[in-house]
Amino acid sequence: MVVVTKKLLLLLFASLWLVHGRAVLCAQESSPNTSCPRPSAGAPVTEPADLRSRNGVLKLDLTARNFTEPDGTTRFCYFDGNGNQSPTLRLSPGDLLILNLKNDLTSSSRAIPAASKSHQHNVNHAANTSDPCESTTMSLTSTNLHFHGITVPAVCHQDDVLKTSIQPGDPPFEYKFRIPEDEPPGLYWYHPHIHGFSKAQVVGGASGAMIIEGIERANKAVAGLPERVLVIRDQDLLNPNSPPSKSEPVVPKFLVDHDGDAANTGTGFGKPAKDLSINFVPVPYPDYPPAAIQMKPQERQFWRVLNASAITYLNLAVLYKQKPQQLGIVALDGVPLNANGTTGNFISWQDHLGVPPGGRVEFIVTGPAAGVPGLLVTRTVDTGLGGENDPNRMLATITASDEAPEPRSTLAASPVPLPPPALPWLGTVAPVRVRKLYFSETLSDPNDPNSATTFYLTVDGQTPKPFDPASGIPDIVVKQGDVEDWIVENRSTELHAFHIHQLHFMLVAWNGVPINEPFLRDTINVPFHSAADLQFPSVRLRMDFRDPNTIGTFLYHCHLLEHEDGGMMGLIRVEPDDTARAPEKNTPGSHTSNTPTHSAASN
Ligand SMILES: [Cu+2]
Repeated sequence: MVVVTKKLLLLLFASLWLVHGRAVLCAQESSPNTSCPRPSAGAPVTEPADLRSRNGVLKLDLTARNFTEPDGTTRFCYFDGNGNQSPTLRLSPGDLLILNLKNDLTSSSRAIPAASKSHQHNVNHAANTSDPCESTTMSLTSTNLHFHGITVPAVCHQDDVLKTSIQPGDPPFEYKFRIPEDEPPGLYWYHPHIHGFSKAQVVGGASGAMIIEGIERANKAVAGLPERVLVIRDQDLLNPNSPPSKSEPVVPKFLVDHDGDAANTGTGFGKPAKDLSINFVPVPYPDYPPAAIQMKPQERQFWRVLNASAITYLNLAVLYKQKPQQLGIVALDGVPLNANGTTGNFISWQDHLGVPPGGRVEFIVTGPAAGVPGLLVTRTVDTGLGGENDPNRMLATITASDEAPEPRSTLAASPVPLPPPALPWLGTVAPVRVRKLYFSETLSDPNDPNSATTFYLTVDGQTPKPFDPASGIPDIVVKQGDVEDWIVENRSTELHAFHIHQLHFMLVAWNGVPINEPFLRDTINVPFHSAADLQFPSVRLRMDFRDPNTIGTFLYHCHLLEHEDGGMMGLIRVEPDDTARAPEKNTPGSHTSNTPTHSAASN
């Protein structure tokens, strides 16, 4: 597949100076109190502010705000107490996080999406005084936080998103939990998880990175490297009515898929479903003026990339003089590749990195030599006949310069190695049972591909139904301590990204072919179904319920948020090993413990 045409490259390099000129003029936008200021297209990629734990504690205030822009789009943003937007939270294993979340969201002029109306419950005057831990109010102005990938319990004030909902006017809501001592070091993230409204808030920019420190202790290949955090988000198109750039090949007529996004053209070009931004620097369709990254010539850096997109798949590549470079993957989804304890300082060298929405990839990259033009791009991803258009596009230029500022953080040069894992490697544990689940979609009018779609994630044998937040009845019940294999099929014609809260899993087989990846993930692409397939595409995942922090009731879902919001989600209850034990009461203050109470997480 052609990555970026030569003509497109030349065109974009030529326009770069103009874009930079504009970026300088627009560098100062309005204050945090009246907007979510964001950089202009073509601006330098600056890192989010770092908030680091001190003496084992990271305490911060975070305020969720939204503002409607003159073009009608609504930005959602997180501000810390110093006015930093979407700060990176940095903690070490064993550290305590105390995060006070204030909801300052306002009802904008924007209508609530029709598909989400069923989730809106009547808000009466008592709503503001009701317990945010047992809320029935889920609306566009409700919010909460999910700490994606972290193995903390799904209980209120920690990582419950099922019943936790904070309303505007509520006092700051305290999230308080300790990072487990054995949490793998790597890149995690936080984002809102209000059922029916996740996409609107995340597309608006509500997301931030979270780093569990010490990855150089897991893999000494990265010791001493400068690290750079890159958060790639998607957002509504800035120029939705523009024709594609003239430098692109002509593609079939622009179509809209049943989610209302630009449909997959299957060509690698054409109008994308969403624009992308990199650390909030937008890279808008149709010309994709790239953001700007500077590195010292041939400097080795450790890049920590989060795909915080609501629906956009990434397929990242770094090109020097248009030639793809080798990128050394050290960790995926927050877990070092060598976490199996047997592969030493393992690095997987690749020239392109697929990252589904919600996924993370952390890799070593060597900067270009002086004078060599570099580009960070995302190649096209074929999302299937029913999927969105994720075309080839640039994200950032990479320019070698002796004056390039160093990234803010550098990993320790002489780290103390992490202790070996306490539990046997997941790949050596036999599953106690196998379950089958499947993604599927139905159209309200089977003869109209643009009619409303219902999204399902169903346990095989059960009746497909969209997720019902009021039900509380688990679709799957598991015993803590068990390891299971889940075969997740895709019976629809578009990609889905399977994600489960509280734990990581291992890919055992791909379309029935054994793979046995010797590393973990928490979000995985499930290939789409085509008419020519003899069987539905599938992944077989080894699911790890051994950690006591998985006890509780939580969610698994597609991480394309319009699918999740539309019902492609299921509920799992992980029961304590000792099922005879009486449920404990969730006494006030017990949320500071990392041992969840059974009653708090079940209904
Ligand atoms: Cu999906």
